[in-house]
Amino acid sequence: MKTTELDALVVGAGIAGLYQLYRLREAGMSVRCVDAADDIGGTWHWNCYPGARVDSPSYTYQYWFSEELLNEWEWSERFVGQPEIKRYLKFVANKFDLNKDIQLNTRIKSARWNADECRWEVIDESGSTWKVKYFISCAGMLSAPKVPPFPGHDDFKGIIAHTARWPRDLDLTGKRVGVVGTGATGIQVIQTVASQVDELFVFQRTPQYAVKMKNYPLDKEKLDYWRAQYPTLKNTVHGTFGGFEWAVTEAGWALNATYEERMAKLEECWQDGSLKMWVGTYPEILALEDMNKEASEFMREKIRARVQDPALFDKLVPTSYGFGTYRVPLENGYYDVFRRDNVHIVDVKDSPIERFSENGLVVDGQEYPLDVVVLATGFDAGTGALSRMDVHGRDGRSLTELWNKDIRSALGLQVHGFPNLFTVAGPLAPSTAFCNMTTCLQQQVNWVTDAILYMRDHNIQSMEATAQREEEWVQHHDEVANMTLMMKTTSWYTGANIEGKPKRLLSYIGGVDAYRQICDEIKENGYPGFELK
Ligand code: NA7
Repeated sequence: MKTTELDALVVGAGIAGLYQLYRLREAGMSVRCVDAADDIGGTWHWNCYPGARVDSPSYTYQYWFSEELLNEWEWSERFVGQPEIKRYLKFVANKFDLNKDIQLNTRIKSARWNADECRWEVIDESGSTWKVKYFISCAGMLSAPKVPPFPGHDDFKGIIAHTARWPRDLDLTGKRVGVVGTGATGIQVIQTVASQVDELFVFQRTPQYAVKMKNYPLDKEKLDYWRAQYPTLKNTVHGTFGGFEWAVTEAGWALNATYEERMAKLEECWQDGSLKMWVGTYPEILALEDMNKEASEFMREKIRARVQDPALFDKLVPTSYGFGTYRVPLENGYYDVFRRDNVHIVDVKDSPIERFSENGLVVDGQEYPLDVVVLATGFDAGTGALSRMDVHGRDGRSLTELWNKDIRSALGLQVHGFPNLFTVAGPLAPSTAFCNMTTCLQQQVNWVTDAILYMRDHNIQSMEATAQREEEWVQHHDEVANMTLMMKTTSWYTGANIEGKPKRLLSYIGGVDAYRQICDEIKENGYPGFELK
């Protein structure tokens, strides 16, 4: 079997992986990027389900490294659909000639640190080996699909489609469709397919506080406006809490405002029709019960106005958790579809889905006949992608075993015991949950690249977070997490959606700006807390 020797192997050809490949190659390193998929795009390749759309404004959801690229690419809408983002990523890969160093259809099976040679030995499923100095995971925070545990998958005679493994030729027109899950993904599917299908059954366990998305075409005037902002915007996004164009502190502190002022602020953010409603209002909403109750009630009123029918409202509005403590979805017609005669909600909170039958799903003894079951059931977030790769570090220690006991990392970028393994958007870094993903990914790729170049320039063979650095980060991360209400809600944020997964907030919630400062300081001081040998 073939062995390829390189400076670096990057796993994942999504937003992070493409940029990581670009940065290291620009620095003159030998690097290859591999991806299990048959095309590039990562998240935006796999999640090609009907209605897949980004929740970040397109003009902030892009690469900042090339002025030429910024001038050339034209976003068509404020919130663009999956096909357009994938087209953008392919455009970037072509423009910067990245494809020649990308190997598709390549799933990594295992990776083992060879201390004598100071190299990672990485084996893919075809049996080929990669011997590399730096092993960089850009495998994604939300890329390992979660398939729900109810039995009978093989009994079902229809089609089962997880949204992150969507069959490209699946046509739902005129079919009886069941959607399991009403997270950000389920909502996008439901609002998109309701008018195409014959019957739509929505199997809902937890309702959501969804914010009405304000989407619009970016005509020349709007695009020119944003293009004129790009030179400042590319810095602004790194200096805000959520990595967007607006800052949470702009709103001021809720406790210093009157009730009327707070309501006016919430209304202003609601009118923006974006995630500003979530991470752009008052920080206390995510930390203080009273403030959270106020915002939750504000949201319920907004949904009440949309839904109108009180019986439907009772089903569609959350009461068991506070606004913002679960990922806030944006919706575009979601609440309206439940007025259609062909759309039915099945409450599976108290009576969980029992099983698949030959013809559909069974809940509380009743069979719901279906042609297609859509699993919008989420992901084994944060740790899932790497845990499934069988990574062994110093002295043979297993990353999967470690994270099965306790999810730890240093800044989400390295793990003690795993030299020269870098994890972009690893657990305990800011990522999808609380930040505009392109912002955090680019910042983390830049940090990893700078660390690798520092090693090269100082003739350093290996870099590893010390146990103390890791422990300090975990403690700081937990301290910030415990100041918020996030830990009180059962969701993928804390790993609660995966049975047996250790509980810890999976993304850093101290803010993109604060995190960046910490990372910069470490770099500027020659990487204290990282053993350099
Ligand atoms: P999420 O947010 O994890 O949502 C998954 C949904 O699936 C959620 O409503 C779950 O209910 C539901 N679910 C999971 N298992 C079951 C079973 N067994 N029975 C019924 N319902 C179930 O995933 P998404 O893909 O929507 O979003 C992930 C991220 O992608 C999102 O945050 C964005 O950042 C993009 P539950 O809430 O657990 O009661």
